[in-house]
Amino acid sequence: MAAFINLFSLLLILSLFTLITSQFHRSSTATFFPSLNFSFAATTAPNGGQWTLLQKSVGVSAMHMQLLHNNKVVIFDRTDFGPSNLTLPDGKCRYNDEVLHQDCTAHSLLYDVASNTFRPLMVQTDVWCSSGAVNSDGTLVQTGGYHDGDHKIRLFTPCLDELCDWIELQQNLTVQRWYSSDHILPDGRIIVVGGRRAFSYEFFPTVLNQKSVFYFPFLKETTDPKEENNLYPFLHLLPDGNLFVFANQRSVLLDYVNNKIVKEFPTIPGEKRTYPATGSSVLLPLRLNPAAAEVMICGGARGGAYMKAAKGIFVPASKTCGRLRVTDPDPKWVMEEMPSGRVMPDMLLLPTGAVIILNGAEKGTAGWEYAVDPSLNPVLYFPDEPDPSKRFTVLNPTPVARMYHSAATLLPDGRILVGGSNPHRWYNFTDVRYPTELSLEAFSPPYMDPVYSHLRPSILSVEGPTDNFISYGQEFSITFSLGLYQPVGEYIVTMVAPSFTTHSFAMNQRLMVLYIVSAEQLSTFAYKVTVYAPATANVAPPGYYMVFVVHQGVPSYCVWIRMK
Ligand SMILES: *[C@@H]1O[C@H](CO)[C@@H](O)[C@H](O)[C@H]1NC(C)=O
Ligand SMILES: *[C@@H]1O[C@H](CO)[C@@H](O)[C@H](O)[C@H]1NC(C)=O
Ligand SMILES: *[C@@H]1O[C@H](CO)[C@@H](O)[C@H](O)[C@H]1NC(C)=O
Ligand SMILES: CC(=O)N[C@H]1CO[C@H](CO)[C@@H](O)[C@@H]1O
Repeated sequence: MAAFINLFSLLLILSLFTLITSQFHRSSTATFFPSLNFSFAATTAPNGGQWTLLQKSVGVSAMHMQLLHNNKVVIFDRTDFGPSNLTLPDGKCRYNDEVLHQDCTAHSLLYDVASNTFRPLMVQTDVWCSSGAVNSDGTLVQTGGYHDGDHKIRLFTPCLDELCDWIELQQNLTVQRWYSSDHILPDGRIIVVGGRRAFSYEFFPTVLNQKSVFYFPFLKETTDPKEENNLYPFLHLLPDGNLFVFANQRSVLLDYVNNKIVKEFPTIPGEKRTYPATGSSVLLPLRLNPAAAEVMICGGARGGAYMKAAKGIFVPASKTCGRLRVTDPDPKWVMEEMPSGRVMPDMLLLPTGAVIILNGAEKGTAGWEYAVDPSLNPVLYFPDEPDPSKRFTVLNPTPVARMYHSAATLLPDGRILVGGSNPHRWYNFTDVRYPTELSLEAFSPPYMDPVYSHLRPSILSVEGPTDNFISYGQEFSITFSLGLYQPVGEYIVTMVAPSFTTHSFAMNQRLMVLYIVSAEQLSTFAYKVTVYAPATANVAPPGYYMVFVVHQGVPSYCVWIRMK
């Protein structure tokens, strides 16, 4: 009996303590808007993150990846590469393959994050070096590819059962698109920009009786005669609704409604940044009604590096990153140095607002056998850290080289899915320098470390959506819990668009830090935070987003919301 009373009074004291700290917190969150200084907690991690081998082989090299709102990832390679190591089910085969008379293997698969299982999918025509975007309904729209696939538009709609597969549309792209980039627009259409010798852009779906293809000379001007260096242009939709387009070393602001270049930005110093001098690019986190937007581009290769790699001379990759406040009246590139040079980096926004740079190599360029010295260590970058010397942190290395044709994407729990690497023709596993990689790994950034599990929020419910939709500028509330008697500290709510990743560029990637309207404590372990959804479709085009509560630098598992 005495023991029971003691325990009871202890609980009482603890709950009073939590209540007091939360009172303090309540008054502060309601009035202040947190800065994006994420250097707390996660940087001082006693570790540099952890690599986990999820699957030794999924049978297909992961050249392209897209996370869908049912927490499954569509993965695909090219089709004209001979047999993969994954057999199609039910005796399915393709007979139009370019190298095999009959190909009964899969070149695409659906990976289920929660169960760590996968099943083969069937693409009919070649999706090699193609592009994509998820539309406002949550369907992946994939565009272009090679040869018989270069005009194709394919859809993959997530389903609850295990029956959904790729659908190829009868409707074709206006011109062939191989190495193009896609972006979803505020009106829900998808813009498809460029591709090899395709100096134009077009839209899907097309508008009846409207011109279907728009000449875009900027892409012709940025093509080098020998190396191209302008493929897979970097696209970022800015808060004013115009599209930032970067190719080679140049960038412009495109008003795609009137087919006009609104502005040309200064040339980025140093190396070339787009394929095959492949670097990567992100739009840094946006705030509500953002007046300011900033692009960050890292890595790449010197002009001539591709021709040299063809002769077996591997030039050190670019060490630099450039940041450009694209909304400034007279923006200038501000350059920084990564801890090491990198070509073919994947740059992803973490739920915390930090940037992770991973995959790629220290020398050479994109292309068959054109790079050496794999970059095995991811690097974390804190954009709001005032001291530039503290912005980069080197994390723990993977044992697997992820060279050309590798990819990475953010998962709903804050981990990064990493796969692919096939820097040579065919599926060779033995007699090549960097063998074809069929494995899938997960990288757990430092915030996933069990030492922070007491800080990790769990989202219990979301209030506000009507018929599962959230409107622009709408208030909605998230109830989350921490461990029992874990006092609440500083937290933010972020919203991340799932990106289509290939060739080191995560198309459609964007992160919004939501404005906190109010916060209250519901019980000893539950908190309710009310936020505004982004105000316009320019900031957050319609569709599905992952919403995270990030408490002291440690993100929750996301909830999916749908903006309309
Ligand atoms: C950001 O965090 C770092 C490390 O904790 C700290 O030194 C710095 O003063 C913070 N900056 C701002 C603007 O809060
Ligand atoms: C793929 O299949 C080939 C042929 O069956 C086999 O030799 C190879 O070891 C397999 N590779 C992997 C990584 O599963
Ligand atoms: C699309 O292109 C294919 C050839 O790749 C052709 O068979 C088909 O008729 C085209 N579709 C339309 C609607 O023109
Ligand atoms: C570079 C290399 O060794 N390529 C080989 C890869 O595998 C194919 C098919 O097995 C061979 O034909 C290539 O010679």
